[in-house]
Parts: sequence; structure tokens; C-alpha cells
Amino acid sequence: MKVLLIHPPVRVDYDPLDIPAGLAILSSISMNEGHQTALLDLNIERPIQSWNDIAKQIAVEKWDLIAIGGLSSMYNDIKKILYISRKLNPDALIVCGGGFITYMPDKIMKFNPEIDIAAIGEGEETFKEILQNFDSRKWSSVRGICYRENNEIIYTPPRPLIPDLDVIPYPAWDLLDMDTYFKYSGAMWFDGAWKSKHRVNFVTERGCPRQCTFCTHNGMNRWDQLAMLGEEKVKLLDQEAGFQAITRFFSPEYVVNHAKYLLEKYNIDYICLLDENLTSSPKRVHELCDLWIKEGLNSKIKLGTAGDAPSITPEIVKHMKEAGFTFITIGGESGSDKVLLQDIGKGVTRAHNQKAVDTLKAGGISPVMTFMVGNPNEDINDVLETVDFFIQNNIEIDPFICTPYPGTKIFMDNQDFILEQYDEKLRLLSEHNHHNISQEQIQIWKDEALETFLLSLNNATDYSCTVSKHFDFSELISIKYLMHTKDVSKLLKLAHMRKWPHKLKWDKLCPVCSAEEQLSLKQIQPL
Ligand code: B12
Ligand code: SF4
Repeated sequence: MKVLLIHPPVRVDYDPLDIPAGLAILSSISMNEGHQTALLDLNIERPIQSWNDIAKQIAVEKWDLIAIGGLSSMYNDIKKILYISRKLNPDALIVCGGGFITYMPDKIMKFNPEIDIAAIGEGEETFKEILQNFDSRKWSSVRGICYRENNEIIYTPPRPLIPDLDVIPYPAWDLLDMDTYFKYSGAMWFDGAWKSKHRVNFVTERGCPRQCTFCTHNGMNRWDQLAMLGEEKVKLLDQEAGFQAITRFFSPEYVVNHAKYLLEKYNIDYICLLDENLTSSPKRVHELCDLWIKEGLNSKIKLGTAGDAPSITPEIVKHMKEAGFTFITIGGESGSDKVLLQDIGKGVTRAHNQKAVDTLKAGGISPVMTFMVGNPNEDINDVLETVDFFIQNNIEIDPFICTPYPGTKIFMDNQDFILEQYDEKLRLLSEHNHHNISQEQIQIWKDEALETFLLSLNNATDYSCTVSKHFDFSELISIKYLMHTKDVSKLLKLAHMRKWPHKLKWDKLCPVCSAEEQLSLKQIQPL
């Protein structure tokens, strides 16, 4: 049969840096099953093609099965792709998977009647079985999906995580336009990577041991399984297939063989290991580095990856440096211990972050840090602590605004608050008692607000909503800007304008306090 996989555009305000690894693996599976397979990568061009051109490309064949996957932030474009795909292929089976649908498959199917099947979480086994059951349409035997039957959306029993990742085929590299990706090799502006001519990115780990409240793992680790299914069901999966692991890794042998294959095929000079948290398992890092060096790859391919602060030790850094790592990204998130401990839930403190930066610098690997603003309990003093961290370390950072992506703890904990930001009626209803409005009507408004929220995630290039208890959305946008420019003075002025008390320790940097002092007008008692 004819199978088309479609990768939506992503982060369109920047060059395309990453191949669509998930869909490329599913393409390999489709080919291994003997199907004529095409992968339409809508992210490869800048600017993105017009919808007219995209429709023309989809129209080159009549497809039997169309598979679409992506992150929550791609929902806006996925909706358009679904519309075009269905118009052009009224009889095709349309299957969706990935982060955008994993955490609320029934709602997304309700919003998009074009979708026949939603695959929840890890896709390899599920997709293979969907292909195998295409003729019989016996969906009830395919675990880990939602499908339609008699106008109802049916959930099948959950699917255990794949215990041994080494059974997964390589992505279908031949279906990807690697020459175009290589043109953007140097567009990754991290130490070492920007010099590369033939960079590839791939993932050698699924899941992460930490439990940050703003993060999810596309349904692919124990924390996600627990949040989606509850403890009882996860225990049953454990009994059936072994412990549903928090983190799973491809073996060092698999990773090294994959790298050698790409070296031979494309003469690659850089690999960005897009693991969620590679350093969190020091034993595995040492094993990987040992084999990498033993096979002589350290002189041929440089590496970059992501890690977490507590696991950055001088020993790890030394070994990673020897293996050829040039940068490690670390989610610093905040300079305030209050936010790190109360809101983020990573189990990391400012001291951990500082030690990691110092250790990486001393060991000759470049630290790349990301930060956020707008966590629920973060106030202006916490914001100032983060800017202080930027200043102390002389780093340039444009913080992300904390966004409650579906599936995350901050999304679950703040659902009503999020929806109220998209429908004033819901906000007013939360403040007043309106007994004359039915629960059914409220549910309709909530569903509409949910979809508006999903659409507003708009490629993560637009700002959407907030979970902050202290700042409204427009305030957060100015705070983000002032953090980026490290403008402590304007942040403190804003604090006075908004009557946000700031701590005594910032007085000497505060233009308002200083003026009040000079004019003997100081009234507000500092915290
Ligand atoms: C590379 C990457 C990116 C790339 C783009 C990826 C791409 N081309 O699609 C870039 C750098 C642009 C990016 C940006 C962001 N990302 Co990102 N990214 C990743 C990363 C590191 C690797 C993705 C990957 O290749 N995974 C490996 C493949 C095998 O997994 P997969 O894609 O999930 O596919 C599997 C399943 O999901 C499923 N599946 C997927 N599609 C389909 C389709 C069908 C039909 C089926 C059946 C199954 C299926 O089967 C696949 C195989 O098991 C992951 C973390 C990670 N290590 O996974 C985060 C991750 C996906 N990103 C995430 C986030 C939050 C973001 C940002 C929103 C961050 C931000 N605040 O800006 C932005 C959004 C960008 C935007 N503008 O929309 C989250 C997920 C969010 C979500 N639930 O959607 C992740 C999990 C990181 C995290 N731990 O929080 N990201
Ligand atoms: S350390 Fe990174 S990947 Fe792990 S849970 Fe936190 S944000 Fe997610």
C-alpha cells in the first residue's frame, strides 16, 4: 500500500536544525513491512512553502495511509495539514501520533474529525500493528490507540514501553533531504557545532529520571505512564513486560554502530545527541565514551548533548571531553532556590547550577544554559535572582516563558486557570455563581477554550498563556525582555510601579529607592 508520513514545520523563525527522527523511524518500519513509503518533510524549507504548494505535494499520489506526528506546539499547522490531507484523500486512513495527541487523544480526535486513529506515546510497535491490521481494520487488537467506531472514540488497552530499544531500526535516512539539512549544519550556534559541515542529530535515550513540572516525555517513560494511566495500570504493565522504566537507553554498541554507518554514508563530522538528559546516568556515559574512543570516533566526529547539573562532575567532563563533546546544554531554569525547589521539581539548586557551569568551564566543555520565567510562585525577587545569575556568570540568555504544555504537571494543576485565559465567560463563572448555566454548556465552552489554547501554542513562536500567580501575561513579556537585557534597574522600577515588594538586598540597585532615599521619602518597608 502507499504510505505517506508528514512532518509539520517547526520553529519556523529559525533554520531547520533537526531531522524528524520519530517519523523517519516509522518510515523505516513501513518500508520493512513492504509498503511504498514517502516522508514529506515540511520543515526543510525556509520560508515554509505555501499551503497551496503543500497541497500539490500531497496530491502527487492517492495515499492509503497518511501518518502525521508532531509536538503540541505544532497543532496549528497540523490542523491545516489534516484538512488538506482529508480533502485530497477522502478514503485514506489518517493516523496521528507524537506529543500533540498523546496526552488528550480523544479531545484532539473530537476537534479533528479527519483523524481515524490516535497513537498514544511510543510509536514503533503501534505503527507496525496498524499497518499489519490495515486490511482487516481490527483496531480493537492494537494496543495504545484511540479509534472511531459508531461515532464513538474507543481506547484500546495501554501498550508497555519497548524494553530493549536496540530492536528499533535506524531512521530512514535515505528518505530525508540530507544535503539541505547539511547546509544548516553550522546554524547550531553552540561551541563546536557551528563549525560543522555535516552535522546530524539523533536520540539515544528515552525519558529522563527527573520530574520537572513543565516537562513531558511524549508518553515514553514511567512518569508519563503514571500520569496518563495511574498506578494500577502501570503495575499491570510492569507484570506483563517488565518494569516500565523511567529512562531507557540504546546500548553504546547501537549508538557507535549508528555513528559509523553515518560516517560512512555522509562523512559526518558532528552529532548532537538529542537525549533528554544524557549525563544523568554516569555509568552509561562512561561506557559510551569508552567505546567511542576505542573505535577511534573521537578524532572524527565531535559531539554535543544535554545533561543535568548535579551529574556534571570533573570525571564525567574529562571523559566526555576526551570523547569529543564540545557542549552540554543544561536547563538552569531559575537563579532562585525558592522557584527551583517549590515550582520546578528538578531536585536542583542554584549551587548545583553554579557548580556545573564552573566544572564544565574548567574541563573545557562549553555550558549552554536555558532559563525560564513565569513559574507559578515566582515573584519579582526570584526574577532578580535569575538576572543576578546571568550577571555573575556573564551569560546572555533570553528566558522562555513557562508554558503549560499538555501532559505536564503545570498543565494538569492549572487547567481551569489556563482555560479562563481563553474565555472571559469561564473566568467570570469562576468568580460568580451562575446557577442558570448548565454543566453541558460550560463543558462546551471549556472544549472551545482548550482548542483555542492549543492553537495559540502556534509553533512556540507566539506567547500563549501563563500559570504565574504573580504576573499577568503582558507583564511577563516585559519581564522576559528586561531579563534578557539584564536591566535590573528597570525591573526594580517596574516592581515599584506595580507595587511588588522587593527585598532590601536590591535597594542599592533600585533607582526608585535611591531617589526616595535622597529625598528622604522612603516609605515602603523593604521585605
Ligand atoms: C529535536 C527536538 C526538538 C526540535 C524539533 C523536533 C522535530 N523535528 O520534530 C526543536 C529543537 C525544534 C524542538 C523544539 C521544541 N521542543 Co522539542 N524536542 C526535541 C527532542 C530533543 C527530540 C525529538 C525526537 O526526535 N525524539 C525521538 C523520536 C523517536 O521521538 P518522537 O519524535 O517523540 O516520536 C515517537 C513518538 O512520539 C511517536 N510518534 C511521533 N509521531 C508519530 C506519528 C505517528 C503516526 C505515530 C503512530 C507515532 C508517532 O512515535 C515515535 C517513535 O516512538 C525531544 C526530546 C527527546 N529526546 O525526545 C524534545 C521534545 C519533543 N520537545 C519538547 C518541547 C516542549 C519543545 C518546545 C515546545 C520547547 C520550547 N519551549 O520552545 C519547542 C517547540 C518548537 C516549536 N516551535 O514548535 C518536548 C515535548 C513537547 C510535547 N509534548 O509536544 C520534548 C519531549 C522535550 C521535553 N522533554 O520536554 N524540539
Ligand atoms: S531534566 Fe530536562 S528532560 Fe528531565 S524532566 Fe527536567 S526538563 Fe525534562
